Amino acid sequence: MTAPLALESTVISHGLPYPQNIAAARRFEQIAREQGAEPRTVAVIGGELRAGLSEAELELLATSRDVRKLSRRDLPIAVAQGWHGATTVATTMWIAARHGIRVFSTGGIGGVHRSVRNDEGGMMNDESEVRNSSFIVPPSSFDISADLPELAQTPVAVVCAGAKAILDLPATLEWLETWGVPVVGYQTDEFPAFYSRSSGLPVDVRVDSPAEAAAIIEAKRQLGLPGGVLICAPVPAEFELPAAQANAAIEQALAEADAQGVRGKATTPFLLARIVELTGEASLRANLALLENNVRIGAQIAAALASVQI
Ligand code: PSU
Ligand code: MN
Repeated sequence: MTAPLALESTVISHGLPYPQNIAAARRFEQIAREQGAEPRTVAVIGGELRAGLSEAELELLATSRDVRKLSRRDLPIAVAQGWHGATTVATTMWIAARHGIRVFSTGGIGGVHRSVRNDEGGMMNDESEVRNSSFIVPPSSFDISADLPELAQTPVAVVCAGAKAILDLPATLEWLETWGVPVVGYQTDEFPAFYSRSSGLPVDVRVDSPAEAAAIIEAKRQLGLPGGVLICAPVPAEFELPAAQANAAIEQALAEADAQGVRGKATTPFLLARIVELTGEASLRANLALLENNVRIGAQIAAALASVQI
């Protein structure tokens, strides 16, 4: 039996423009097959949790405006109301685990938002507004992605290009340490920052082969430790965005989100969309290149996991 590899659908419905998104979704499935894995794209179709989609269902995700972003708390609502939904990293992990799938390839994970530390600018840090407010203004946005607690409790290895610097990357890594999620660098010593290959932050261990990654995943299972493993592969060098360009777009997007009062589940999609608008073709090419890279590596790890012995 070929090893299953979960693929996410948020990137198809909300992460990439049409028609690049449907072409990419097909290419990801093709790459997984070439590497000896069985692609299982995860989504919610008409209220049904699915791991493996038909061509028509991939098209629906790529073209319909009627596809929502579903995080963990949205799942029971989506099922009860028969929604179509694209799954985030958290929900893709959860549905993959229910289907017995142990490896999942994605682009970037969610994490601790910078606004959790509320120590710079912004409405919530303005003391006069706090004094004049008729309600208690929170000292922080408390915005931590549901992807992190999912990594702490659901046994799926997630292959990603790290996390975008829209997030507080040191705090995200602290969170993962506290909750026992191993952070593995795939052919890198540093936690990658999505568009950038380096963040200056170390990973727990570097591996250089699918077999080494598979051994860590299997050891965690055998020890009975709950949760997943984060496997981080940097964007291929020729597609990396210059740091100055990426950082300028990130800072501008964050400032706009703050000025417009964007909150809650709208925050990440707003920031991602603005960064794509501000950086144009270069970020689209980087995004596609790192996704294909992660699918290739995830498929190789899934195949290695099928025969790993430790
Ligand atoms: N970060 C990215 N690309 C993405 C996402 C985050 O660089 O596509 C998406 C993923 O689906 C991730 C979700 O699981 O956003 C996190 O959203 P939130 O911060 O609302 O938890
Ligand atoms: Mn959030």
